[in-house]
Amino acid sequence: MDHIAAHNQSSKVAMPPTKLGNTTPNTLHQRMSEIVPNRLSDIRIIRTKYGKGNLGNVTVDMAYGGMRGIVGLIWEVSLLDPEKGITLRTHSLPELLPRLPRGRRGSEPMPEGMLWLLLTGEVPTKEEALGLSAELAKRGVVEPWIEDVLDQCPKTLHPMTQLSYAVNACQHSSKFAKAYASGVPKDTYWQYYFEDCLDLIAKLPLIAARIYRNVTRAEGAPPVGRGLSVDVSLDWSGNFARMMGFESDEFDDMLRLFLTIHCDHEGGNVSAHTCHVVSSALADPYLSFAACMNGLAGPLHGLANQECLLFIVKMREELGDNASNDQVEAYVRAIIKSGQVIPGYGHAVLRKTDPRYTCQKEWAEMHLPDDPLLKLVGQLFEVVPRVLAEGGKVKNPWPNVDAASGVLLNHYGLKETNYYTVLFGVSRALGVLSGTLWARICGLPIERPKSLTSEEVVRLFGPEVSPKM
Ligand code: CMX
Repeated sequence: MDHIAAHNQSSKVAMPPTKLGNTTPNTLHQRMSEIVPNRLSDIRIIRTKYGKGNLGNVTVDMAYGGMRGIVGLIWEVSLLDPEKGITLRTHSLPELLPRLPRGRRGSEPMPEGMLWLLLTGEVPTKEEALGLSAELAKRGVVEPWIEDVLDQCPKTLHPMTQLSYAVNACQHSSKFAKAYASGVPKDTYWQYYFEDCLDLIAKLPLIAARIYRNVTRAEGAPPVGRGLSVDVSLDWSGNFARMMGFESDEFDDMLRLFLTIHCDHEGGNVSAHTCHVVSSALADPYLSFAACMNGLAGPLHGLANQECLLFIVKMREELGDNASNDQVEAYVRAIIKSGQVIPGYGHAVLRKTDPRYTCQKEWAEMHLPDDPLLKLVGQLFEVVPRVLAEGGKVKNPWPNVDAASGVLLNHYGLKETNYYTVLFGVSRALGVLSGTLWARICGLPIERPKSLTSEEVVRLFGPEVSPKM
């Protein structure tokens, strides 16, 4: 198979130089500037040698079936294995988490380390991650009129809609859009795109925290107004937690873990692919990421974390705290019979338990072993895969990333389920903006797959099997 050969051979092309005896920590931009030319040269070699390699056949069913199994994208920063789960720049999650640097406080990895890894392919030193943290804190300002716009949103406007709205508004300060309009050379696009990506990632905690404050404020209370700002002595996640109003070290650590592990899941999922396709028209990172958030807000994708906790809470209300597995099973069967999905279970690519579920479940077992909702998460794990596997219709009966996250958030007092996808979105910025930035670095063209009508399918494969059209 050509593509496997290409994969094996690609490990032999020159990779970015490793850092030797460097005492001054790199900034992310310095390191990117060193890596980019080498990587572009690698890609030129890969395309010259393997450009004609065949990545597989496309059937009519695949075209009707959500393009499952069609390989048609390059996404440099992560790869999903159906059995093993996500690898981020070739590192599996269980292997990577202990290696990512910790900050000045807390015991979980700083998401800044993950961002550095996704962009450069290298696990940063603690100093590099802290430097990036400080840089993000400096960039974490939002134009006051955007804060006012958010303050004017009705409390009832879904937090994901508010997020998308605010990110679109931030496009006002896009450096890439201005540079493009001024006619800068194509090979410098990525530099402006990089600036926008870092600015946007830096602004997200402030935007998202303001949304949280506004949707959770007491009835009749005024919106946040002025007064939320980033503390340069805190890390990205710590700032986010503090601005939302959470003060405990354990919450901070839980949030660091959440923001680190939700960052990316290769390029074909709805949120990443949306960001990729919108950006391929050279829409700037703000417009691309706002579109990405609209996709994440769908219940079959990111909104499933909201749906999942609602499902568990409702089940607890109906079954109480001492439900048997038989009762849980009857409840699950009734939900499926009514035509609804079991949120937090199933996946379009994964075929085993999601390692992101496992790591959150392990964290919960260590930190909140007596939480009654955690007990139900465990019971669902014992019941749901067996029930979903019956009949062979569901291709993956195992839990995904959303099956345990809500229980963690709820335990620490973040009980507003309609906010959960915003947290997912803030984390996803790290992955989708990294992947999309690399698409711009590589100069990938505007995306334009070919579509067909059903009449055209019949014309291609008929007429002996043609239905009446
Ligand atoms: N509960 C009940 N039925 C399910 C199911 C679940 N958790 N997962 C899949 N199915 C059903 C599908 O609805 C589909 O039924 P129909 O043929 O009647 O339409 C059938 O099984 C086959 O689906 P599939 O090929 O196994 O799964 P898809 O690739 O089409 O869909 C996903 C994947 C995630 C949308 C689906 O498993 C699902 O709806 N899960 C619940 C929602 C969820 O947890 N989403 C979050 C996923 C993670 C993420 O992207 O963020």
